[in-house]
Amino acid sequence: MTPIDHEGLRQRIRTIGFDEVRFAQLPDASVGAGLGAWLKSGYHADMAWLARNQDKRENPELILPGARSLILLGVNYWSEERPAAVANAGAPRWARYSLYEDYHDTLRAGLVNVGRLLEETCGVGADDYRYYVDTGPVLERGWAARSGMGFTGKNAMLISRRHGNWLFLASIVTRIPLPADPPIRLRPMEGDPLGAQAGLLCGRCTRCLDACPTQAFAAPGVVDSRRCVSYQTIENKGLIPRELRAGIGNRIYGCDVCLEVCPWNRFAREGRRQLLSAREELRDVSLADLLALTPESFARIFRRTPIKRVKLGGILRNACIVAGNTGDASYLPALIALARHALPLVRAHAVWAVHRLGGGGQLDEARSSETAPEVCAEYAAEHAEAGGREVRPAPFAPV
Ligand code: B12
Ligand code: SF4
Ligand code: SF4
Repeated sequence: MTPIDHEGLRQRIRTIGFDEVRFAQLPDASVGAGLGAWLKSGYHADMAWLARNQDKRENPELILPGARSLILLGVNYWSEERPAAVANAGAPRWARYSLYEDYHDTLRAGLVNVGRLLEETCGVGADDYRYYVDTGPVLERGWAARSGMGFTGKNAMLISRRHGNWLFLASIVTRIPLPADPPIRLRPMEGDPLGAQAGLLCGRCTRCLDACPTQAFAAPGVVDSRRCVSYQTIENKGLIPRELRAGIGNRIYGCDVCLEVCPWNRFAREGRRQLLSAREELRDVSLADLLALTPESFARIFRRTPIKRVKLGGILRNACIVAGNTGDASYLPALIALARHALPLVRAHAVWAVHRLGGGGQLDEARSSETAPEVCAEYAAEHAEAGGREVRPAPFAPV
Protein backbone atom coordinates (compact mmCIF):
# COMPACT_ATOMS: atom_id res chain seq x y z
CA MET A 1 0.00 0.00 0.00
CA THR A 2 1.34 3.45 -0.92
CA PRO A 3 2.00 5.90 1.99
CA ILE A 4 -1.09 8.09 2.31
CA ASP A 5 -1.40 11.86 2.57
CA HIS A 6 -4.64 11.80 4.60
CA GLU A 7 -5.42 15.49 4.40
CA GLY A 8 -4.68 15.50 0.69
CA LEU A 9 -7.04 12.55 0.26
CA ARG A 10 -9.75 14.35 2.22
CA GLN A 11 -9.39 17.43 0.01
CA ARG A 12 -9.58 15.44 -3.18
CA ILE A 13 -12.72 13.63 -2.02
CA ARG A 14 -14.26 17.03 -1.27
CA THR A 15 -13.49 18.10 -4.82
CA ILE A 16 -15.55 15.17 -6.10
CA GLY A 17 -18.58 16.75 -4.43
CA PHE A 18 -18.76 15.47 -0.85
CA ASP A 19 -19.11 18.37 1.56
CA GLU A 20 -18.04 16.42 4.63
CA VAL A 21 -15.29 13.80 4.68
CA ARG A 22 -14.44 12.11 7.96
CA PHE A 23 -12.51 9.01 8.98
CA ALA A 24 -13.25 6.37 11.63
CA GLN A 25 -11.20 3.39 12.73
CA LEU A 26 -12.14 -0.24 13.21
CA PRO A 27 -12.78 -2.07 15.42
CA ASP A 28 -15.18 0.07 17.46
CA ALA A 29 -18.13 -1.62 19.12
CA SER A 30 -19.60 1.62 20.53
CA VAL A 31 -21.49 2.65 17.40
CA GLY A 32 -23.61 -0.49 17.08
CA ALA A 33 -24.25 -0.81 20.80
CA GLY A 34 -27.85 0.44 20.70
CA LEU A 35 -29.03 -1.44 17.63
CA GLY A 36 -29.96 -4.72 19.37
CA ALA A 37 -32.26 -3.01 21.87
CA TRP A 38 -33.87 -0.96 19.11
CA LEU A 39 -34.61 -4.05 17.05
CA LYS A 40 -35.77 -6.02 20.08
CA SER A 41 -38.32 -3.31 20.81
CA GLY A 42 -39.76 -3.78 17.33
CA TYR A 43 -38.98 -0.17 16.39
CA HIS A 44 -37.96 -1.30 12.90
CA ALA A 45 -41.61 -2.16 12.08
CA ASP A 46 -41.63 -4.57 9.13
CA MET A 47 -38.18 -3.54 7.83
CA ALA A 48 -36.90 -7.08 8.39
CA TRP A 49 -33.80 -6.32 6.33
CA LEU A 50 -32.53 -4.20 9.26
CA ALA A 51 -32.52 -7.25 11.53
CA ARG A 52 -31.29 -9.74 8.93
CA ASN A 53 -27.71 -8.50 8.96
CA GLN A 54 -27.59 -7.08 12.46
CA ASP A 55 -24.12 -8.60 12.97
CA LYS A 56 -22.72 -6.68 9.99
CA ARG A 57 -24.36 -3.44 11.12
CA GLU A 58 -22.78 -3.90 14.53
CA ASN A 59 -19.42 -4.84 13.11
CA PRO A 60 -18.35 -3.52 9.67
CA GLU A 61 -15.39 -5.91 9.67
CA LEU A 62 -17.90 -8.61 8.79
CA ILE A 63 -18.78 -6.67 5.63
CA LEU A 64 -15.17 -6.66 4.47
CA PRO A 65 -12.76 -8.98 6.26
CA GLY A 66 -9.61 -7.10 7.20
CA ALA A 67 -11.34 -3.71 7.07
CA ARG A 68 -9.41 -1.08 9.04
CA SER A 69 -11.38 2.13 8.55
CA LEU A 70 -14.53 3.84 7.41
CA ILE A 71 -14.76 6.97 5.33
CA LEU A 72 -17.92 8.87 6.20
CA LEU A 73 -19.25 11.26 3.61
CA GLY A 74 -21.89 13.96 3.80
CA VAL A 75 -23.63 15.89 1.04
CA ASN A 76 -25.42 19.11 1.94
CA TYR A 77 -28.90 19.15 0.40
CA TRP A 78 -30.25 22.28 2.02
CA SER A 79 -32.13 24.55 -0.35
CA GLU A 80 -34.06 27.76 0.26
CA GLU A 81 -37.76 27.15 -0.33
CA ARG A 82 -39.39 29.28 -2.99
CA PRO A 83 -41.80 31.79 -1.42
CA ALA A 84 -44.78 30.35 -3.35
CA ALA A 85 -44.20 26.93 -1.85
CA VAL A 86 -44.06 28.37 1.66
CA ALA A 87 -47.19 30.51 1.20
CA ASN A 88 -49.23 27.62 -0.16
CA ALA A 89 -49.19 25.82 3.18
CA GLY A 90 -52.10 23.48 2.34
CA ALA A 91 -50.31 22.04 -0.70
CA PRO A 92 -48.95 18.50 -0.45
CA ARG A 93 -45.66 18.61 1.38
CA TRP A 94 -42.72 16.52 0.21
CA ALA A 95 -39.70 15.64 2.33
CA ARG A 96 -36.93 17.92 1.14
CA TYR A 97 -34.72 15.04 0.10
CA SER A 98 -37.32 13.78 -2.34
CA LEU A 99 -37.15 16.97 -4.40
CA TYR A 100 -33.92 15.74 -5.98
CA GLU A 101 -33.19 12.96 -8.38
CA ASP A 102 -32.72 9.78 -6.36
CA TYR A 103 -29.70 10.40 -4.13
CA HIS A 104 -28.91 6.69 -4.14
CA ASP A 105 -28.04 7.10 -7.81
CA THR A 106 -26.46 10.55 -7.84
CA LEU A 107 -24.25 9.96 -4.79
CA ARG A 108 -23.25 6.55 -6.09
CA ALA A 109 -21.75 8.25 -9.13
CA GLY A 110 -19.54 10.26 -6.74
CA LEU A 111 -18.64 7.13 -4.78
CA VAL A 112 -17.42 5.42 -7.94
CA ASN A 113 -15.02 8.33 -8.41
CA VAL A 114 -13.86 8.16 -4.79
CA GLY A 115 -13.16 4.46 -5.33
CA ARG A 116 -10.98 5.24 -8.34
CA LEU A 117 -9.20 7.89 -6.29
CA LEU A 118 -8.46 5.38 -3.52
CA GLU A 119 -7.04 2.95 -6.05
CA GLU A 120 -4.83 5.66 -7.61
CA THR A 121 -3.59 7.32 -4.44
CA CYS A 122 -3.48 4.44 -1.93
CA GLY A 123 -2.44 1.64 -4.25
CA VAL A 124 -5.36 -0.59 -3.33
CA GLY A 125 -7.57 -2.73 -5.54
CA ALA A 126 -11.33 -2.62 -6.07
CA ASP A 127 -11.69 -5.48 -3.54
CA ASP A 128 -10.18 -3.39 -0.75
CA TYR A 129 -13.20 -1.17 -0.25
CA ARG A 130 -17.01 -1.23 -0.37
CA TYR A 131 -19.14 1.85 -0.70
CA TYR A 132 -22.71 2.42 0.38
CA VAL A 133 -25.31 5.08 0.32
CA ASP A 134 -28.21 4.32 2.62
CA THR A 135 -28.93 0.74 1.63
CA GLY A 136 -25.81 -1.00 2.94
CA PRO A 137 -25.47 -2.61 6.38
CA VAL A 138 -23.67 0.40 7.88
CA LEU A 139 -25.08 2.55 10.70
CA GLU A 140 -24.29 5.72 8.83
CA ARG A 141 -25.51 8.18 11.47
CA GLY A 142 -23.68 6.48 14.32
CA TRP A 143 -20.41 6.33 12.39
CA ALA A 144 -20.77 9.90 11.21
CA ALA A 145 -21.22 10.95 14.85
CA ARG A 146 -18.29 8.78 15.89
CA SER A 147 -16.08 10.57 13.39
CA GLY A 148 -17.20 14.02 14.53
CA MET A 149 -19.16 14.98 11.40
CA GLY A 150 -21.86 16.11 13.81
CA PHE A 151 -23.78 14.83 16.78
CA THR A 152 -26.85 12.65 17.14
CA GLY A 153 -29.78 14.95 17.93
CA LYS A 154 -32.76 14.09 20.08
CA ASN A 155 -34.48 13.77 16.72
CA ALA A 156 -32.08 10.86 15.99
CA MET A 157 -30.56 12.78 13.07
CA LEU A 158 -26.89 13.36 12.48
CA ILE A 159 -26.76 17.12 13.00
CA SER A 160 -23.84 19.02 11.59
CA ARG A 161 -22.79 22.31 13.14
CA ARG A 162 -22.26 23.61 9.60
CA HIS A 163 -25.22 22.16 7.75
CA GLY A 164 -27.83 21.41 10.42
CA ASN A 165 -29.98 18.37 9.67
CA TRP A 166 -29.54 18.52 5.91
CA LEU A 167 -26.82 16.03 5.05
CA PHE A 168 -27.17 12.90 2.98
CA LEU A 169 -24.76 10.31 4.33
CA ALA A 170 -22.66 7.72 2.55
CA SER A 171 -19.90 5.41 3.73
CA ILE A 172 -16.90 3.48 2.51
CA VAL A 173 -15.60 0.47 4.43
CA THR A 174 -11.97 -0.06 3.53
CA ARG A 175 -8.79 -1.97 4.31
CA ILE A 176 -6.85 1.29 4.07
CA PRO A 177 -5.67 2.36 7.54
CA LEU A 178 -6.83 5.92 8.18
CA PRO A 179 -6.47 8.02 11.35
CA ALA A 180 -9.72 8.41 13.33
CA ASP A 181 -11.24 11.88 13.45
CA PRO A 182 -12.42 12.64 16.99
CA PRO A 183 -16.13 12.71 17.85
CA ILE A 184 -17.52 16.03 19.04
CA ARG A 185 -17.53 14.59 22.53
CA LEU A 186 -17.66 10.98 23.60
CA ARG A 187 -19.62 10.06 26.67
CA PRO A 188 -19.62 6.56 28.14
CA MET A 189 -22.47 4.52 26.66
CA GLU A 190 -23.61 2.70 29.79
CA GLY A 191 -27.01 1.14 30.21
CA ASP A 192 -28.96 3.09 27.64
CA PRO A 193 -26.61 3.71 24.75
CA LEU A 194 -29.13 5.36 22.48
CA GLY A 195 -30.67 7.63 25.08
CA ALA A 196 -27.40 8.56 26.74
CA GLN A 197 -25.75 9.61 23.51
CA ALA A 198 -28.56 11.45 21.85
CA GLY A 199 -28.75 15.19 22.16
CA LEU A 200 -25.13 15.99 22.97
CA LEU A 201 -25.52 19.57 21.74
CA CYS A 202 -29.27 19.90 22.27
CA GLY A 203 -29.19 21.34 25.74
CA ARG A 204 -32.68 21.74 27.16
CA CYS A 205 -34.29 21.97 23.74
CA THR A 206 -37.04 19.43 23.02
CA ARG A 207 -38.59 21.07 19.95
CA CYS A 208 -38.34 18.00 17.74
CA LEU A 209 -39.85 15.69 20.36
CA ASP A 210 -42.72 18.10 20.96
CA ALA A 211 -43.41 18.76 17.27
CA CYS A 212 -43.61 15.14 16.04
CA PRO A 213 -47.16 14.86 14.69
CA THR A 214 -47.54 11.16 15.58
CA GLN A 215 -45.54 10.93 18.84
CA ALA A 216 -43.01 8.63 17.22
CA PHE A 217 -40.17 9.18 19.70
CA ALA A 218 -39.99 6.33 22.21
CA ALA A 219 -37.21 8.32 23.95
CA PRO A 220 -34.92 11.17 22.89
CA GLY A 221 -33.00 9.96 19.84
CA VAL A 222 -35.08 6.79 19.52
CA VAL A 223 -37.66 6.59 16.74
CA ASP A 224 -40.37 3.96 16.74
CA SER A 225 -40.75 3.53 12.99
CA ARG A 226 -44.24 2.11 13.44
CA ARG A 227 -45.44 5.58 14.43
CA CYS A 228 -43.18 7.59 12.13
CA VAL A 229 -44.81 9.38 9.18
CA SER A 230 -41.67 8.81 7.15
CA TYR A 231 -41.95 5.05 7.61
CA GLN A 232 -45.69 5.03 7.04
CA THR A 233 -45.67 7.10 3.85
CA ILE A 234 -42.53 5.56 2.29
CA GLU A 235 -41.59 2.16 3.65
CA ASN A 236 -44.98 0.75 4.60
CA LYS A 237 -46.39 -0.91 1.53
CA GLY A 238 -49.76 -1.68 3.11
CA LEU A 239 -52.51 0.05 5.03
CA ILE A 240 -51.58 3.05 7.14
CA PRO A 241 -53.05 2.63 10.65
CA ARG A 242 -56.20 4.70 10.99
CA GLU A 243 -55.06 6.36 14.22
CA LEU A 244 -52.00 7.85 12.48
CA ARG A 245 -53.73 9.25 9.40
CA ALA A 246 -54.80 12.59 10.86
CA GLY A 247 -51.23 13.22 12.09
CA ILE A 248 -49.92 12.83 8.55
CA GLY A 249 -51.58 16.14 7.70
CA ASN A 250 -50.44 17.30 4.25
CA ARG A 251 -47.23 15.22 4.20
CA ILE A 252 -47.48 13.30 0.99
CA TYR A 253 -44.08 11.59 1.08
CA GLY A 254 -41.73 11.45 4.06
CA CYS A 255 -41.64 13.85 6.97
CA ASP A 256 -39.24 16.62 7.93
CA VAL A 257 -41.05 17.99 10.97
CA CYS A 258 -38.42 16.95 13.52
CA LEU A 259 -35.72 18.24 11.20
CA GLU A 260 -37.31 21.59 10.25
CA VAL A 261 -37.83 22.73 13.85
CA CYS A 262 -34.21 22.22 14.87
CA PRO A 263 -32.39 25.46 15.75
CA TRP A 264 -29.10 24.05 14.43
CA ASN A 265 -30.46 24.60 10.91
CA ARG A 266 -29.75 28.31 11.24
CA PHE A 267 -26.25 27.60 9.96
CA ALA A 268 -27.43 25.75 6.86
CA ARG A 269 -26.56 27.36 3.52
CA GLU A 270 -27.21 26.27 -0.02
CA GLY A 271 -24.20 24.22 -1.11
CA ARG A 272 -22.45 23.19 -4.30
CA ARG A 273 -24.93 20.40 -5.00
CA GLN A 274 -22.40 18.82 -7.34
CA LEU A 275 -23.82 15.36 -6.69
CA LEU A 276 -27.45 16.45 -6.66
CA SER A 277 -29.96 17.22 -9.34
CA ALA A 278 -32.91 19.34 -8.16
CA ARG A 279 -36.49 18.43 -9.04
CA GLU A 280 -38.16 21.48 -7.49
CA GLU A 281 -40.96 21.37 -10.06
CA LEU A 282 -42.48 18.50 -8.06
CA ARG A 283 -43.75 21.11 -5.62
CA ASP A 284 -46.05 22.38 -8.37
CA VAL A 285 -47.89 19.06 -8.66
CA SER A 286 -51.20 19.81 -6.99
CA LEU A 287 -53.18 17.45 -4.82
CA ALA A 288 -55.83 17.28 -7.56
CA ASP A 289 -53.09 16.18 -10.01
CA LEU A 290 -51.94 13.50 -7.57
CA LEU A 291 -55.43 12.13 -7.07
CA ALA A 292 -55.75 11.82 -10.86
CA LEU A 293 -52.44 9.99 -11.39
CA THR A 294 -52.38 7.12 -13.86
CA PRO A 295 -49.57 4.58 -14.35
CA GLU A 296 -48.34 6.68 -17.27
CA SER A 297 -48.39 10.08 -15.56
CA PHE A 298 -46.87 8.58 -12.40
CA ALA A 299 -43.96 7.13 -14.38
CA ARG A 300 -43.45 10.40 -16.26
CA ILE A 301 -43.61 12.80 -13.29
CA PHE A 302 -41.57 10.76 -10.81
CA ARG A 303 -38.98 9.31 -13.16
CA ARG A 304 -35.53 9.17 -11.52
CA THR A 305 -36.83 10.46 -8.16
CA PRO A 306 -36.84 8.38 -4.95
CA ILE A 307 -40.64 8.75 -4.99
CA LYS A 308 -40.97 6.16 -7.75
CA ARG A 309 -40.14 3.51 -5.14
CA VAL A 310 -43.55 3.79 -3.47
CA LYS A 311 -45.23 3.09 -6.81
CA LEU A 312 -48.53 4.48 -7.99
CA GLY A 313 -50.56 2.73 -5.29
CA GLY A 314 -48.41 4.22 -2.52
CA ILE A 315 -48.73 7.78 -3.76
CA LEU A 316 -52.48 7.46 -4.34
CA ARG A 317 -52.83 6.01 -0.83
CA ASN A 318 -50.91 8.96 0.63
CA ALA A 319 -52.81 11.46 -1.53
CA CYS A 320 -56.13 10.11 -0.21
CA ILE A 321 -54.95 10.72 3.35
CA VAL A 322 -53.75 14.23 2.54
CA ALA A 323 -57.06 15.00 0.81
CA GLY A 324 -59.02 13.60 3.76
CA ASN A 325 -57.07 15.91 6.04
CA THR A 326 -57.78 19.07 4.02
CA GLY A 327 -61.42 19.39 5.13
CA ASP A 328 -62.07 20.51 1.54
CA ALA A 329 -65.12 18.79 0.03
CA SER A 330 -64.11 19.79 -3.49
CA TYR A 331 -61.86 16.68 -3.46
CA LEU A 332 -64.87 14.39 -3.00
CA PRO A 333 -65.52 13.57 -6.69
CA ALA A 334 -61.89 12.46 -7.18
CA LEU A 335 -61.93 10.45 -3.96
CA ILE A 336 -65.25 8.79 -4.78
CA ALA A 337 -63.75 7.74 -8.11
CA LEU A 338 -60.74 6.30 -6.24
CA ALA A 339 -63.08 4.26 -4.05
CA ARG A 340 -63.49 2.20 -7.24
CA HIS A 341 -59.76 2.06 -8.08
CA ALA A 342 -58.31 -1.31 -9.15
CA LEU A 343 -56.04 -1.49 -6.06
CA PRO A 344 -57.74 -2.35 -2.74
CA LEU A 345 -55.01 -0.34 -0.96
CA VAL A 346 -56.18 2.81 -2.74
CA ARG A 347 -59.87 2.03 -2.29
CA ALA A 348 -59.43 1.55 1.46
CA HIS A 349 -57.83 4.97 1.97
CA ALA A 350 -60.27 6.64 -0.40
CA VAL A 351 -63.14 5.30 1.73
CA TRP A 352 -61.53 6.82 4.82
CA ALA A 353 -60.98 10.17 3.11
CA VAL A 354 -64.51 10.38 1.71
CA HIS A 355 -65.89 9.86 5.20
CA ARG A 356 -63.55 12.52 6.63
CA LEU A 357 -64.96 14.98 4.11
CA GLY A 358 -68.54 14.07 4.98
CA GLY A 359 -69.30 12.19 1.77
CA GLY A 360 -69.85 8.70 3.17
CA GLY A 361 -73.39 8.59 1.89
CA GLN A 362 -72.10 8.83 -1.67
CA LEU A 363 -70.26 5.52 -1.42
CA ASP A 364 -73.23 3.20 -1.23
CA GLU A 365 -72.78 1.94 -4.75
CA ALA A 366 -69.05 1.33 -4.36
CA ARG A 367 -69.64 -0.36 -1.00
CA SER A 368 -72.31 -2.71 -2.34
CA SER A 369 -69.86 -4.24 -4.82
CA GLU A 370 -66.84 -4.30 -2.48
CA THR A 371 -65.32 -7.69 -1.68
CA ALA A 372 -61.72 -6.96 -0.60
CA PRO A 373 -61.42 -7.65 3.17
CA GLU A 374 -59.26 -4.57 3.88
CA VAL A 375 -61.72 -2.26 2.13
CA CYS A 376 -64.72 -3.83 3.80
CA ALA A 377 -62.93 -3.35 7.10
CA GLU A 378 -62.68 0.38 6.37
CA TYR A 379 -66.41 0.59 5.75
CA ALA A 380 -66.98 -1.36 8.94
CA ALA A 381 -64.69 0.94 10.94
CA GLU A 382 -66.48 4.01 9.60
CA HIS A 383 -69.80 2.45 10.45
CA ALA A 384 -68.62 1.67 13.98
CA GLU A 385 -67.16 5.17 14.45
CA ALA A 386 -70.46 6.70 13.39
CA GLY A 387 -72.11 4.50 16.03
CA GLY A 388 -74.22 2.95 13.29
CA ARG A 389 -76.03 6.27 12.90
CA GLU A 390 -75.30 6.71 9.21
CA VAL A 391 -78.39 6.30 7.02
CA ARG A 392 -77.76 3.59 4.46
CA PRO A 393 -80.24 2.25 1.95
CA ALA A 394 -78.78 -1.28 2.05
CA PRO A 395 -78.12 -3.24 5.27
CA PHE A 396 -74.42 -3.15 6.14
CA ALA A 397 -72.71 -6.52 6.01
CA PRO A 398 -69.11 -6.55 7.21
CA VAL A 399 -67.02 -9.29 5.62
C1 B12 B 1 -34.15 2.53 8.59
C2 B12 B 1 -34.01 4.00 8.29
C3 B12 B 1 -35.09 4.81 8.56
C4 B12 B 1 -36.32 4.33 9.32
C5 B12 B 1 -35.96 4.27 10.81
C6 B12 B 1 -35.38 5.59 11.35
C7 B12 B 1 -34.46 5.46 12.55
N1 B12 B 1 -34.55 6.41 13.44
O1 B12 B 1 -33.65 4.55 12.64
C8 B12 B 1 -37.38 5.39 8.93
C9 B12 B 1 -38.13 4.91 7.68
C10 B12 B 1 -38.39 5.74 9.99
C11 B12 B 1 -36.47 6.55 8.51
C12 B12 B 1 -36.89 7.87 8.51
C13 B12 B 1 -36.07 8.93 8.13
N2 B12 B 1 -34.85 8.85 7.58
CO1 B12 B 1 -33.85 7.21 7.45
N3 B12 B 1 -32.69 5.73 7.38
C14 B12 B 1 -32.79 4.51 7.77
C15 B12 B 1 -31.49 3.74 7.51
C16 B12 B 1 -31.64 2.92 6.23
C17 B12 B 1 -31.05 2.85 8.66
C18 B12 B 1 -31.12 3.54 10.04
C19 B12 B 1 -30.87 2.58 11.18
O2 B12 B 1 -30.02 1.73 11.10
N4 B12 B 1 -31.66 2.72 12.25
C20 B12 B 1 -31.51 1.94 13.44
C21 B12 B 1 -31.17 2.88 14.60
C22 B12 B 1 -31.01 2.11 15.89
O3 B12 B 1 -29.92 3.39 14.23
P1 B12 B 1 -29.55 4.95 14.23
O4 B12 B 1 -30.72 5.83 14.35
O5 B12 B 1 -28.67 5.13 13.06
O6 B12 B 1 -28.83 5.03 15.63
C23 B12 B 1 -27.51 4.62 15.91
C24 B12 B 1 -26.62 5.79 16.08
O7 B12 B 1 -27.42 6.96 16.22
C25 B12 B 1 -25.84 5.44 17.33
N5 B12 B 1 -25.62 6.62 18.14
C26 B12 B 1 -26.52 7.41 18.70
N6 B12 B 1 -25.90 8.43 19.31
C27 B12 B 1 -24.60 8.29 19.14
C28 B12 B 1 -23.55 9.08 19.54
C29 B12 B 1 -22.26 8.67 19.28
C30 B12 B 1 -21.13 9.51 19.69
C31 B12 B 1 -22.04 7.46 18.59
C32 B12 B 1 -20.69 6.99 18.37
C33 B12 B 1 -23.14 6.70 18.14
C34 B12 B 1 -24.41 7.13 18.41
O8 B12 B 1 -26.48 4.43 18.04
C35 B12 B 1 -27.54 3.93 17.26
C36 B12 B 1 -27.47 2.43 17.22
O9 B12 B 1 -26.27 1.98 16.72
C37 B12 B 1 -30.47 4.92 7.34
C38 B12 B 1 -29.30 4.64 6.39
C39 B12 B 1 -28.22 3.85 7.07
N7 B12 B 1 -27.78 2.82 6.44
O10 B12 B 1 -27.81 4.17 8.18
C40 B12 B 1 -31.38 6.07 6.83
C41 B12 B 1 -31.06 7.49 7.30
C42 B12 B 1 -30.79 7.43 8.78
N8 B12 B 1 -32.30 8.20 7.07
C43 B12 B 1 -32.14 9.43 6.72
C44 B12 B 1 -33.20 10.35 6.56
C45 B12 B 1 -32.87 11.65 5.83
C46 B12 B 1 -34.48 10.07 7.07
C47 B12 B 1 -35.69 11.04 7.15
C48 B12 B 1 -35.34 12.47 7.46
C49 B12 B 1 -36.45 10.94 5.80
C50 B12 B 1 -37.66 11.83 5.66
N9 B12 B 1 -37.51 13.13 5.45
O11 B12 B 1 -38.77 11.34 5.68
C51 B12 B 1 -36.52 10.36 8.27
C52 B12 B 1 -36.11 10.88 9.67
C53 B12 B 1 -36.70 10.11 10.82
C54 B12 B 1 -35.84 10.22 12.08
N10 B12 B 1 -36.04 11.25 12.86
O12 B12 B 1 -34.99 9.34 12.32
C55 B12 B 1 -30.67 9.79 6.57
C56 B12 B 1 -30.23 10.62 7.79
C57 B12 B 1 -29.23 11.69 7.45
C58 B12 B 1 -28.81 12.42 8.71
N11 B12 B 1 -28.28 13.61 8.52
O13 B12 B 1 -28.97 11.96 9.81
C59 B12 B 1 -30.01 8.35 6.49
C60 B12 B 1 -28.61 8.24 7.09
C61 B12 B 1 -29.98 7.99 4.99
C62 B12 B 1 -28.81 8.64 4.25
N12 B12 B 1 -27.93 7.83 3.69
O14 B12 B 1 -28.66 9.84 4.18
N13 B12 B 1 -35.23 6.13 8.21
S1 SF4 C 1 -39.94 12.11 10.75
FE1 SF4 C 1 -41.89 13.05 11.39
S2 SF4 C 1 -43.09 11.38 12.27
FE2 SF4 C 1 -40.96 10.65 12.10
S3 SF4 C 1 -40.06 11.10 14.10
FE3 SF4 C 1 -39.67 12.91 12.82
S4 SF4 C 1 -41.40 14.29 13.18
FE4 SF4 C 1 -41.98 12.28 13.96
S1 SF4 D 1 -34.76 20.34 17.79
FE1 SF4 D 1 -33.67 20.74 19.71
S2 SF4 D 1 -33.76 18.77 20.81
FE2 SF4 D 1 -34.27 18.35 18.68
S3 SF4 D 1 -32.35 17.76 17.74
FE3 SF4 D 1 -32.57 19.97 17.41
S4 SF4 D 1 -31.51 20.91 19.15
FE4 SF4 D 1 -31.85 18.78 19.66
